[in-house]
Amino acid sequence: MNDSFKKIAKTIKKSNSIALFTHISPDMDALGSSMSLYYAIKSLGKKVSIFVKDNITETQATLVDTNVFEKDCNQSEYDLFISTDTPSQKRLGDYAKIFIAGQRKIVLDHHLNDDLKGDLNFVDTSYSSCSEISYQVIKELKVKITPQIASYVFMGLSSDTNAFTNSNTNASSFKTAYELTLADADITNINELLYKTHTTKEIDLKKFLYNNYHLENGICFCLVTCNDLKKLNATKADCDFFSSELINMQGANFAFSIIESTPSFYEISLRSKHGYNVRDVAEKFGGGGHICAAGAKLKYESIEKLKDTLVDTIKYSGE
Ligand SMILES: [Mn+2]
Repeated sequence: MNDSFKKIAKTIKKSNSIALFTHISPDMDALGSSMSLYYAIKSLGKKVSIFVKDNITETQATLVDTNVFEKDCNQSEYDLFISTDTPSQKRLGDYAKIFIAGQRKIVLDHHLNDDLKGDLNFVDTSYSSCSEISYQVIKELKVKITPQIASYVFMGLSSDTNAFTNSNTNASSFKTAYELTLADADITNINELLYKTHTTKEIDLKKFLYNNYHLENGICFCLVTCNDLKKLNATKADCDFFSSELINMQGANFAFSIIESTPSFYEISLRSKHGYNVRDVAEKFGGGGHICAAGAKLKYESIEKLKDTLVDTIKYSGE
């Protein structure tokens, strides 16, 4: 049972110092849902910190003020801990222990919840982005929705719906987008950077993707080794778009990328077309996510063997 936005806002208002967390390898929704809250809470005159350790992409860095990110969290300095867009303790990375031991916790999310529980929770998979959930909390805080806050919410909403084209897009997504536009979210700049700007690095990565993808039996995939990353001068985060790009192939019902982030350590990103489920597949590899977008991280003996096992798992997943 979810706690009301009112109750969550009240708890935030009662607290003096708030620590914000989101999932490892943060995407635009992770950043949008936490950063919008960060500025909303800051405008209440409270002490607030946002903890992000992982590298973010160049595009993300142009949209997000990374100067406010802190790395080391001294638990005793905070009386409220909030996590956004994160369904499991594992996805909080190094901050999991600090969060779990926090004296008062709030979990805001739109993934199917695994094992991350707050004292107050709002977890609803019908929301297309967690940024929309943060937005509802911010509205209850009764702070001014500045263009900056509106932009962060819009960034997460737009990105998690892939510019309002994914099957999770619903009437509320458009209603929220309408309200954010009225609040002067910088949609021109966000669209420009998210969808209309291609850096030379992205083009190099796309070249690699289109030269190295395979489409067999409705499954489209691309494998990226540590060596490939080195040659491309890229990080794992730079290749995060591969699976969403591959699912657009005609004839692909499933798509995945496997990226070897460090030797023998693999990160799987899965996508499916409407009507196909990759969450179940990801769960078999210790991961999770949404029905149409999921992922997992694991050690394995080789990228080829992992690919074969993954293809077999997808083939038999509907049975
Ligand atoms: Mn999300």
